[in-house]
Amino acid sequence: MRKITPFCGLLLLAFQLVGQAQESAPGALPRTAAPENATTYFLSPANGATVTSPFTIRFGLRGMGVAPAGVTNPNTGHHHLLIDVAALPPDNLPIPNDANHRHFGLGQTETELTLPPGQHTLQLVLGDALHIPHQPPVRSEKITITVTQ
Ligand SMILES: [Cu+2]
Repeated sequence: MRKITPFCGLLLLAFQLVGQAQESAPGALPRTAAPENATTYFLSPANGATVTSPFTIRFGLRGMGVAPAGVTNPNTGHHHLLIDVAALPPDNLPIPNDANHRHFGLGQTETELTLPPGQHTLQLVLGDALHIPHQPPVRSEKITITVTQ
């Protein structure tokens, strides 16, 4: 709870900013620039891996640095893990925050995950200080893993 509160504040701020931006100029939310060659990827698990829950996911980032949410240093961002997300969220809005869109706003580069048995997809998206994907977006490939009991 203690860790979530500042993040909720940021998210609230983000949504307020979105609201203002939409009122004045629809779709004109400013995007944070990313280097063309920046990329994010899974250090583990590997695409096609079979794992048992709980398992650790390690995030890789090349060409940029990790910074907590709210930090606006150039060429930085924080990781978001999309779990079983079929369609990518819009690039010009804050990434949703729910069970399928996990934020790592403290600057974490790994997490432990428990998923029900079966096939699951995982994808990483970097977000800026306000959880909005960069321009151009910094995304990993979407990997598929199988969870066994
Ligand atoms: Cu975020």
